[in-house]
Amino acid sequence: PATIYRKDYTVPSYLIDTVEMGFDLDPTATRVATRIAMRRNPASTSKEIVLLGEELELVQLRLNGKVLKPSQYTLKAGVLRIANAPAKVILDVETLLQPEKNTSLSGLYVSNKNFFTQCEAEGFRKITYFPDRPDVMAKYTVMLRADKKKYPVLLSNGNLLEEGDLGDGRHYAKWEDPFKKPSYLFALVAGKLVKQEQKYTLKSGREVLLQVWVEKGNLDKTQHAMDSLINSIRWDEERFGLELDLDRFMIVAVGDFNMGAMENKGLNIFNTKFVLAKPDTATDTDYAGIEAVVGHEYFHNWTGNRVTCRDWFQLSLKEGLTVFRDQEFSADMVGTDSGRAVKRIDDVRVLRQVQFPEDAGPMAHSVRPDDYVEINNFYTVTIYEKGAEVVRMYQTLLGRDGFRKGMDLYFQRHDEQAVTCDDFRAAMADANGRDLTQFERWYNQAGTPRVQVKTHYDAAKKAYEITLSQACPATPGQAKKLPFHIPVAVGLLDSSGNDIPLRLRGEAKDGATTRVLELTKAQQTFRFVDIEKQPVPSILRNFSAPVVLDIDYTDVELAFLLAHDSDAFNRWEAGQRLAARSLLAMTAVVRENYPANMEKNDSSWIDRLLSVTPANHAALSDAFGAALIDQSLDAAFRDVILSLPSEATLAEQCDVIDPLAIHSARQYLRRTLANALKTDLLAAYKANATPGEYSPDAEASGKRALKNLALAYLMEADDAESHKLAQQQYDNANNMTDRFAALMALANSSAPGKTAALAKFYKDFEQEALVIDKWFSLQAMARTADVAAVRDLLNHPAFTLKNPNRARSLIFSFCNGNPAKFHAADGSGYEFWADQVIALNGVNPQVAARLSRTLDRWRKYAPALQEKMRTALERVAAEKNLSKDVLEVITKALA
Ligand code: BAL
Ligand code: ZN
Repeated sequence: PATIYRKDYTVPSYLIDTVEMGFDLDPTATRVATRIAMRRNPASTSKEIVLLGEELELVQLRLNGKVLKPSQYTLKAGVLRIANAPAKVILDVETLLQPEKNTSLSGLYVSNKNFFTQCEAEGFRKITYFPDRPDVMAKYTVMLRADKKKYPVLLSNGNLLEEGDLGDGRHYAKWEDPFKKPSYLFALVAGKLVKQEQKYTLKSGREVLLQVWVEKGNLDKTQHAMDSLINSIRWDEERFGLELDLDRFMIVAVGDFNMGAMENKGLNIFNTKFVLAKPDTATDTDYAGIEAVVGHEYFHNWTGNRVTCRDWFQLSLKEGLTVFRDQEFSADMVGTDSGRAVKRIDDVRVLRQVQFPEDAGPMAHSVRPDDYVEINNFYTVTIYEKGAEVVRMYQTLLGRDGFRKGMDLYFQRHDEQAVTCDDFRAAMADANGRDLTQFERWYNQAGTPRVQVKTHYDAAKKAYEITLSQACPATPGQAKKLPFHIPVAVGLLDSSGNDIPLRLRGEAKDGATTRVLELTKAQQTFRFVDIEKQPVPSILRNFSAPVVLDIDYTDVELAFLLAHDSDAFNRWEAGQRLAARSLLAMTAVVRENYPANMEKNDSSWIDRLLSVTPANHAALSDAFGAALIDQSLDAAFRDVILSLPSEATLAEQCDVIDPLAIHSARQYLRRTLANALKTDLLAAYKANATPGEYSPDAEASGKRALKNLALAYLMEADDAESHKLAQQQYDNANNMTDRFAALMALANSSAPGKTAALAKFYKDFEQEALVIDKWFSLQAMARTADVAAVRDLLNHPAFTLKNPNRARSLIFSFCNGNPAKFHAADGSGYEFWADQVIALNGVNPQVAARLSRTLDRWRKYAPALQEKMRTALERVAAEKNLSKDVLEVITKALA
């Protein structure tokens, strides 16, 4: 397949004023008549109309009323060209589709007998031949016609103009979107759906209609989505002065969906996972996810829809910015400083666990990539999460007010335009009178920079020097990197743990205790004056840049920072560093002592080995113990402090990844901590019960998080006492958070009630697809799981590859979420992976390509595993009929 390059961008040859579409909806044969009013683009010299189409039957093409014969255009590899076209054209395109057969869930498809569309990135071309590119924006009018009984609800973007009967058991609805939009924001929904709706008055006094559409039977799970939508509308008005521009805003939930949700103009289509919630089916994490995704899609209405991307290389222009906005929204919804810090920690965890590995692997790409084969493969954590970090750095450099000024200028300049990341950067720079030229490197260069810290205290001069140096590893296609513009927020603690007011040499005193240093060269020294005694540095506060920080701390300094740092993020970070130190040392011991003939998957020797290896876990256990009982800290914050770095995060810190060694070391430390802190864990378990009616608010969910963390630690004893605790919690839970935590604790143990609890859970929630997803996922990730057990579950009647949520719940959970078992020494996990990639490739290329990313980092693993991974990758590569989605990933992995 062809590679598309950013440097090859050319403006569209024709612009479109209006698009009128008529749909005669039928699952086996849907007719689409599209009338496109086009005119030559004055910025282009071309007279050729270029239309894109995929998996379509072209019924007829008319240009200014005359039918075009096949000799009057060319159609090759999905590109239809009409040469020498007139300056003004009315083009009529008639196409025929088979939505029922569309299992890719891109374009028009059927889910549970209803019709849905997904057009981003390139799904519109599966509906009609069209200049399907984001820089072609037009106004749409859409007529939907369908059987009234089967499809009583007919929705599209914008406002409902009229609806009525057609007399033959069919009916129609006509919609008009008053705003110009690119084709990727087109949407329609038709089927049997019910709604929760409410009127809402904007700050300006204008009244809007808000609707959440779901299948019958799910109406009792829509309130949280509605509340989240209202909070989002209010937040965008207050924080960014951005008002909802439509009179009607609709959210529709669908069970079969590739992504989390989609920001189609005025008609957001959501994966049910990010809409449906009630206390007995959704966890605190689900509630938080719904708030974040509803916010995200709503915020796209301005950052994405009103101002969109010129081309798909600029995807992070809207995604990085909108993730940043949803992160800030979620943080503001919690409100407290500590709550904001927990949200920041959660976001950074994702970055480190998923984005850092991507940035160091064969699919590494910059925030604005230079090329791609399949754009769907570039909806990545780099574009989204690292992109959000890049946007956050503007705010760190310019301040909140400066950032707001930049946003205001961005909208002032570019409303209803399709623009680039450079345009955004220029708005930030111009609004603040700043030179942000070097900042472009965050968009151009892939890889995670490493920042090294050296410090020196000059007692005689009472000066403290911080020397920062930066380097960035090579990534595919980018051997050498230039220095980034990195904001490094620092603070200095005195011996009592208080912040010292900071003043750089030559500066006036302003009393500030956190100072953003701007690292722009390969190495720079910053000299603070009036420092009475040797301080303890707190560097990269609030994770002010997406980098790896290399700094030498003693255990004592880390424990000190964990106890005192006023920056909550770095307080947490100190504990993580302390824990990682123990964990990586143990991992190395295990790796150095592998027995020559290791029994397949028998890891009992590891515990014997670690139990006789001298180690000092006391510093960690004391520091964690102190945090656990510190009543001045919120429960949510204590929960994140007491959580050990994940296996994926640790893997990134190893030169050679050995999943079993990492897992065993982590488990060993968990047991050690559980044992040392048993009394306090039990006390925390009891003190953080949340009796009474369930509420997903930050305080209550924080308490549940800490309580369930305590339960999981206590369960490490795997004794009758802990089994009883988990069983009681399972039996008495009045919400899914507690019930699921108890089930997970049981599933990871040898508790006698475990099988019965799993069976009961299934029976109780058989009708709740999202809960059954959890049931599959939990078993796939259980410590007791193995390849055979997961293969058995593939045959469970409730399993299907066709539903992405279900496929992810079992297959992805095992391959990505259970490293110790997936990386079984015999390679059986990799065989399973290859089987599933191949099977999914035939059903849904996008989902298949996501799964194919699992073996990306194969070259970083222990040699014996590498060989088996390569075999599996080569088996997939040799498969005929691979989609370009999967082919791109596998080819890059093997390159
Ligand atoms: N635009 C694709 C889904 C999302 O990021 O909101
Ligand atoms: Zn988005």
